[in-house]
Amino acid sequence: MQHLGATRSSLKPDHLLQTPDTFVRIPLPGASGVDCIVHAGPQLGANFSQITAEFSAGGSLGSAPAQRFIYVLAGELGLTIGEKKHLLGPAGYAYLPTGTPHSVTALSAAKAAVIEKRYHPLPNLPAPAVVVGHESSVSEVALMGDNALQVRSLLPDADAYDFAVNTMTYDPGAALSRVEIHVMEHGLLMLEGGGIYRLGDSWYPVDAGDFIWMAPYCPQWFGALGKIPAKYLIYKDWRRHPLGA
Ligand code: UGY
Ligand code: MN
Repeated sequence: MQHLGATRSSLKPDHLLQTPDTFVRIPLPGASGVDCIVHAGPQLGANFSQITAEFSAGGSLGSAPAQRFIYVLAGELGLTIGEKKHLLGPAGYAYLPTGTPHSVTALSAAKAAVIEKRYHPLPNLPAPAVVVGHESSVSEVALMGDNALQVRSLLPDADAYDFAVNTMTYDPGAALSRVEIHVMEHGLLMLEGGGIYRLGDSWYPVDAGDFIWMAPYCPQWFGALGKIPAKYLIYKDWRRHPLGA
């Protein structure tokens, strides 16, 4: 018996806090040598899917059912797009538009966040392009002028992209300057450090390794606690009119 049934995990209609003690690993079609933790999907009420893929050396992902974003958490992945080969190490990432022929194979035991979303096309827009990058080459922007809270936008800020994935790094003691309530939903993976997350009318202690889903309009606020910066990877749907235009 473990912890007598206690966990920090919590599921409410407008949010999920999923802590590592509650992760269940499942196989997904097409993937081999990969354990998948499915954090979010339509079953939860989310309009995207977010998975942590845990690769054995040589393990590979199956084809993507939609546009795909990969952020490497540990180890090394070989990404082949057509004839081009890329090596993605920790904090390396890639965005693959719908239908991009590619393969992802682990060169060592590895772990990656995989975010997939059906693309929302708009008339007269160029299709989004493949992006391969490393977080360290993306410049930091202070959120609303607060130097203690730095944001890196991993995808181009252009209408062709219908979602954003950012990292947010909080110095110890830094916090969002207000409670946010907004139309976008979020998938959030705590990468480093921890603090207190307000979700709806609840306040939760959160730590590296935790996942959070926030529904549209879920009230949200975070304050970083501890002696090291708190950092998370955060997805949001982006740049689309609520009526779908
Ligand atoms: O981009 C965002 O909406 C971000 N500031 N939200 C969050 O950190 N919960
Ligand atoms: Mn937000």
